[in-house]
Amino acid sequence: IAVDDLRVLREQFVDFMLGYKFAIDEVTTKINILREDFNNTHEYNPIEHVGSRLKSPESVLEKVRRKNYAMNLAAIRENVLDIAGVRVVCSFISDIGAIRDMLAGREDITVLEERDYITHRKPNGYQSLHLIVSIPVSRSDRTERIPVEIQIRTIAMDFWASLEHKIYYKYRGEVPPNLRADLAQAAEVATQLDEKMEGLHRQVDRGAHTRKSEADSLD
Ligand code: 0O2
Repeated sequence: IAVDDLRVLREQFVDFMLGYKFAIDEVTTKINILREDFNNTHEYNPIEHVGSRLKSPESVLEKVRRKNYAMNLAAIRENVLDIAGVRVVCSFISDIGAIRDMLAGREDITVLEERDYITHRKPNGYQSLHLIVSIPVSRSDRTERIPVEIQIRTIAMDFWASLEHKIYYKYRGEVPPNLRADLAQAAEVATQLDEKMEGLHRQVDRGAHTRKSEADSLD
């Protein structure tokens, strides 16, 4: 392959990846707008924090090789759907569905796939709601639709996943059975905590409504 051809390929790849960076910026902005708007209307903020990551060119190419996808940009766009990743961490289980509905209800977001690892927890204990969405990104000379993976989970699920991720990498995927069992147990405890917090949240909510109607009836 000639040096000039290599240079063109490199430029095309850099331009391709830039689209995903812009898609992350777009989704993050949309989520921040939803957060502020929801907070203003309901005086309640369901989102604890929003994070994002752009897959490195090396891991994009590694995934293409591992999954045997064709090595061209069109095939990568079609098959590798987690190049742009946005993570939304919320306080309560019920917030997850609310955030999902707010995002899916937007005209400029199309949900391509939904994976509910909360109803169907992964065997290792992993829990999260994954949405693969596509959003239009306006470039200087065109508009392209870019896929973004949005992971929505509670603080407890996020805490579990970040520790599991570290352990998985430390053992290069070969986690010893005793640690695997402990992780599965920790996932169970995380679920119990989430359910307890949801219960408390409901009680506080009901209390607030009762106090409000009592105050209204005094007016
Ligand atoms: P990172 O470092 O977060 O970018 P595949 O990508 O093919 O292995 P698939 O089927 O395309 O998997 O997607 P899946 O399993 O629905 O979700 C992939 C992403 O979800 C992962 O991205 C993780 O972020 C997260 N995830 C899925 N399963 C687990 C798990 O068991 N533990 C933890 N901690 N995270 C998980 P990456 O690119 O693997 O990692």
